Amino acid sequence: MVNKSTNLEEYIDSFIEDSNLQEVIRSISIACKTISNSVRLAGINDLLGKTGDINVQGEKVEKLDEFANNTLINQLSKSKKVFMMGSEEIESIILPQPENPNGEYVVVFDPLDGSSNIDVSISIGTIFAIYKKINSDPQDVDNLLQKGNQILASGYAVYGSSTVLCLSIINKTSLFTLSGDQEFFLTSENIVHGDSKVYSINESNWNKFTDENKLWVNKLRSEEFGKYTARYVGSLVADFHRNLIKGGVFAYPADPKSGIGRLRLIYECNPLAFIAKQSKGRATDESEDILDIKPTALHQRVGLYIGGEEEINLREKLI
Ligand code: P6P
Repeated sequence: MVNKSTNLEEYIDSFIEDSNLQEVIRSISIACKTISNSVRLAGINDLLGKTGDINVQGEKVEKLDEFANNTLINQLSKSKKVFMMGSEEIESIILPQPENPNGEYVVVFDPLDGSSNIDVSISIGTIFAIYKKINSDPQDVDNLLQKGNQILASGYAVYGSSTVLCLSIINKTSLFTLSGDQEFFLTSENIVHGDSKVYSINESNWNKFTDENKLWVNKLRSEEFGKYTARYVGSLVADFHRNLIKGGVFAYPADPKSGIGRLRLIYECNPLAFIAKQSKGRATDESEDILDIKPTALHQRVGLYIGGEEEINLREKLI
């Protein structure tokens, strides 16, 4: 049982030695509180709907996407510990304002994942990962193109029936629930990936699946493997969070013709793959572990298979 009177502040103070890293995590948690409150009141505060802009992904920008993005950039800038940022919403390098050449940390994030679910009150979330910078060149995008196995800490906030912050650092993944008084309290510690039999796939893409992936899913569905059931929210962060706690595997295969995936390596797949690995799960693309992939572009997309080690290993035997 966790001591539920432990709040995030006390947790990071007791568990993270580097006060600068503490401050980065603290600033992310403040941003997630602000985003959570805005998500919950979006319908009242005219934050639903679209801005009319198109982002670097070619997607119509939701008002809450823009709000979440600006909130994270502002909070991370205010921390005075961040050298550079990368966001799903922005074409390339984001520098804190004012610039912070002495900042040690690089933070990449998807400010609001699952935007298509915003207007219908289905769970969405913020995903982040923190790295040490590799140099002090404010124009060197290599600071953002680090492998996932270089991550110092990663996590997400899921804005669902409750707001839960997941933080994974130094071999431990813990969950914090946002209280009515706007404080994150420790509610689960040292999470180990659950083992329930769930697969999470957009089956409308079935006809584009490779024969190996079809065989893999049919095995999961079979009596032999325990007749897995299907769950799919359409928000990666919500599907991942459910599988992390209860068990299961999520898959969004790359297009077999182009080899291009839908999900973004740097600020969606890597942060969650880091959490999965720290919780005795796994994450691969079509052929290699996600965390070992050397990114070549900030908005690079990959196939993603993430969840219980058993399910990922089973697929690996079939491909
Ligand atoms: P599809 C949301 O837009 C997102 O990026 C992920 O959060 C989610 O897993 C995926 O796209 C859903 O994609 O094609 O099933 O709608």
